[in-house]
Amino acid sequence: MAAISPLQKARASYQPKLPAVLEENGPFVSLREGEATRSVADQEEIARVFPDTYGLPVVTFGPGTQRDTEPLRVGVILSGGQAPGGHNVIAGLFDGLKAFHSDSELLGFLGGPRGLMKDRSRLLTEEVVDAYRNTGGFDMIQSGRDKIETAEDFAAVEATCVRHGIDALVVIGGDDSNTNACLLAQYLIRRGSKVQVIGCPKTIDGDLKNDQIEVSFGFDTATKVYAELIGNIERDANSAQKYWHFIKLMGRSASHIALECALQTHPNWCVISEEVAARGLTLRAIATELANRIRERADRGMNFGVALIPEGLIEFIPEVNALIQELNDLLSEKSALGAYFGSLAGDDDRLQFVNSKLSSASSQAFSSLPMAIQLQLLGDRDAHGNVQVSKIETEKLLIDLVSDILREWKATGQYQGKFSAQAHFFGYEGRCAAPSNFDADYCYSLGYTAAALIGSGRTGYLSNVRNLCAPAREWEAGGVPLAMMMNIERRHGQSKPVIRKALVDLDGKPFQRFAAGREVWGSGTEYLYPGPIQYFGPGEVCDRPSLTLLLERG
Ligand code: FBP
Repeated sequence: MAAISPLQKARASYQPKLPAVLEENGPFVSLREGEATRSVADQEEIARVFPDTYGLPVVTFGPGTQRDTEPLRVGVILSGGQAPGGHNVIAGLFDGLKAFHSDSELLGFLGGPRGLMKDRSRLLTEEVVDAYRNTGGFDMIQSGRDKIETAEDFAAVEATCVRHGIDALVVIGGDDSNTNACLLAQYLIRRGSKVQVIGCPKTIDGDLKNDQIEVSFGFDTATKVYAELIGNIERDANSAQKYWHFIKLMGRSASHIALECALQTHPNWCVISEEVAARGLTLRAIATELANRIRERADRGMNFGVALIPEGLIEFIPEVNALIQELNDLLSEKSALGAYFGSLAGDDDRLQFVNSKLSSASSQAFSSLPMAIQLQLLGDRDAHGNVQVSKIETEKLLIDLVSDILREWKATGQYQGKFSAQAHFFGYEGRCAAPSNFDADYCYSLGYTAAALIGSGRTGYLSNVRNLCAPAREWEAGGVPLAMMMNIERRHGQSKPVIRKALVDLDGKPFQRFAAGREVWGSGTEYLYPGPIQYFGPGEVCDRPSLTLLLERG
C-alpha cells in the first residue's frame, strides 16, 4: 500500500456528519413532494426535450421505515474538473447502498463519461472506498470531460448498464455533466429502461447553485486553499514592498471564487467579471482602473499590492465576449470552416484565416490583443464547445496593458512610482486539496442522499442538501429535478438545453459586502491572513462554511 501522511492517517478515521434524517433513518426515508416545477427559462422548449422528466416536484426527506430490499447495483462516475470531496460523495453513496442491503454493489466507471461509454470500470469494495475516505482528488476512478452526445453514445451507455445489470447511475459533476445526466435519464425512460440517473452538484467554481442548491461541493475547500495562498502573498508583498502581485483565480465563468477570496483576504484590487459586463467596461477601461489604483498607492509611497483576477474575466468584457462567440461558432469542429481551420498547421495561417472571417468589430477586438493571447483564444475548445479560459493568461495580459499605461503616464509626468509585477495563477493548487470539514460532511451527505433517492425510485434528480449554515444535523436532504434548472444556450454553434450557470449577483450580500470594503482595502494594507484549513479545534475555526454561503444563507 502507498505511504500516507500523518494527516491522512488522522483524517481517515474522521466520520463525516449527516443530516439527522439520514443519521436516524439511514437511507430508509419517506419523501415529501412539493409542487410541479418549471424550468428556469425556455419552458416550452425544455418541456419538449424532456417530456418525461419535466415538471417533476422537488422532494424532501422525512423519517421512513426500514424495509427489506433487494441488493442494488449502482454505477458512478466523476465528471469534469476535480473538486475536493468527490471521494466522500462516493463513500456516502457506498455506505447508503450497503445500508439498504449488504450485497449491494457499487461500480466505479473510469475516467468520467468515457468509462461508461467504453465500459471500463472497477468494483468499489469496502477496502477501496476506505482507502479514499476524506481525501482530495478524483484518483479513485479518475475523471474526464467527454460528453454523452450522439445516438451511439447513449446506446453505448445503455448497453453498459444492461451488461452489468445496473439499477442506477450517479453522475458527480458540474452544470455540463448534470445536463448530460438529465439527457441520459430522459433517454433511458424513453427506451423503457428501468435504470435511474441521479446527479450530484460538483464544481469548485461555485456556479452550480440556485434557489434550491445552496452551493456546489469543492468551492469551500478550494477557496480556503487559495485564500491561504493569497494571504501569504499579501504578507510577502507588505514585507518586501516592491512587487504588485497579479493573481488569476480559477472559475471558468462566474467570479464566485475571486469574490470569496477577496472577502477572505481584503486585496488591494479585485475585478468581478459580472460587474464588468454590467458596466460594459472595455479591456482598456479595466486596465486604466487598475493603473489608477497603482498610481494612487505609489503617490503614497506604496509601490506594492495584490490584485485578484477571475479566470473568466475575458468572456465578460463585451467586445471580447462577442469575439469569443464568433470564434466558438467559427471554430466548431462540426462546421466546414471549423474543420478547415483544424487542418491549418501554422500560427500565421490560422491567424490570417480567422481575421478574414470575423466581423469588423470582432476583428478589431482580436487585433488589439497581444499575439500570445490571440493564439490562446484559438486553442482547442473543451468537449462542450467552451474556450478553455484556464489557458488564457489574463493576468499577464493585464500586466502588459497596465505597464503600457503607466509608461505613458510616466512619460507625461502623471506617474512617479515604480512598477514591478509578479504573475500567479491559482487553480490546480486547490482542486484536489483534502476536503475541509464542511466539504467532507457535505459530500458524504450528498452521496448518501443519492443512495436514498435511488432507493425511493427517483430518476432525473440532483441530490440536494440544504440549510448548510446550520450544524450538519440540521441540514435538510432531498432531490431537485434536473430539468428544473435548464435553459437554452448556444453551444458548438447550436442551441442546446443546458443547466443555467449561477453568476455573481451584484445585488447579493457577498458582492455588496465586497463593494463596501474595496475602497479601504485598495488604498491601505487591510490584508486578512486566513491561514491553512484547520481540521481539529474550535468549531468557529474548523467548521465555518465559506463567507459567500454565510452571507447568502446565514
Ligand atoms: P468543472 O466546472 O468541471 O468543475 O471545472 C471547473 C474548472 O476547475 C474551472 O475552474 C477551470 O476553468 C477548468 O476546470 C479547468 O479544467 P481543465 O484543466 O480540464 O481545462
